[in-house]
Amino acid sequence: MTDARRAYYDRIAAHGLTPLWEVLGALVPPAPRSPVQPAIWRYAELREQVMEAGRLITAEEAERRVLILENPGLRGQSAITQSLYAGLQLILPGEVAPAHRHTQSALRLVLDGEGAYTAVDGERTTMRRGDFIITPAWTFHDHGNDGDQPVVWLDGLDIPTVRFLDAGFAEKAAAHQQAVTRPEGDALARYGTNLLPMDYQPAPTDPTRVFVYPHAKTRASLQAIAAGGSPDPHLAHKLRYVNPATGASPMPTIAAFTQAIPAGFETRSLRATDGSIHVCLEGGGEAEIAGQTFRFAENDVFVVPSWHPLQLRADRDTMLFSFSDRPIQQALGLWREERL
Ligand code: GTQ
Repeated sequence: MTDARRAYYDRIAAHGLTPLWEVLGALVPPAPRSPVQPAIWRYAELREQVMEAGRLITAEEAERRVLILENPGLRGQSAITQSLYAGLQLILPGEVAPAHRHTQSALRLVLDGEGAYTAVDGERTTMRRGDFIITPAWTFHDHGNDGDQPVVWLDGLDIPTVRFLDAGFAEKAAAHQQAVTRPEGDALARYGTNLLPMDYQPAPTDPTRVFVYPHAKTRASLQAIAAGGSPDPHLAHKLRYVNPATGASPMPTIAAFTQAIPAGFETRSLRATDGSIHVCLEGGGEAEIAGQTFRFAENDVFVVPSWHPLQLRADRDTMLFSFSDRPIQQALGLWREERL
């Protein structure tokens, strides 16, 4: 850089100005160049770390006893991708994570243990392994454990997105635990069985009132489809979770998917602009992410950054859960996918 230019940059800096031409290539890249790194968290290693947190702090004191999965390319930012947050939450027998609500949307994927519940807007749902549970923005939620085992689940939230927009609000409920006002299964019966209440007219972006997608039902669907053979070359057998009243994603900022890959199957390479977080619920195999190979087993979590080609290989019949910010990108006309 010439001295004249350097001196000029210094002078204009005093006016709150900086030259575009020095940063244009980075600001308007020919293709996404994510600082997010491909990474895996192996549950066999995570479990003991999470259990140690259980000896150091109560759920009550922590409010939420969670270890955040921080992307190695985003340390210090509490983010697993640029837009999404993920963490492992532990609740021990007899504990309560007190009721609160916030403008961030949350999902839970139950990984380990039985006997805990999440309550959303006055209804509890028992958490069973593989269940996909949502707490839409601004709904009161608390978690508890009436059983005799530690329960661990993966939290996925749009925390970095809401932070980016400076739109975060939160409040604690007056009572620690919500009063139960509806029997367990009420929301599923009203909104989740191809039926809807007579006067229910959701707006297109309203989150679903179905706040639990039981693993047993999802698994049965995938198995029925897989039994029919002919897996898609790029996706094997992959379905998206939806708001059954609208066909849109369960919550406006986060899409979630379930995928079955038959033993021995290898998907063709695919890349998309939505970075995604994957959890192995059954089986195991390899994820090749932009040339890097990660072996995964049950309960392992791996992240695929935006526009990084992904190939999946299954050693055994494998079932993956995944989530991403796809609905945000689609609403803005930004989402792209390339099947290689
Ligand atoms: O369960 O409400 O992992 O508010 C982070 C923030 C979980 C929750 C997290 C939260 C929660």
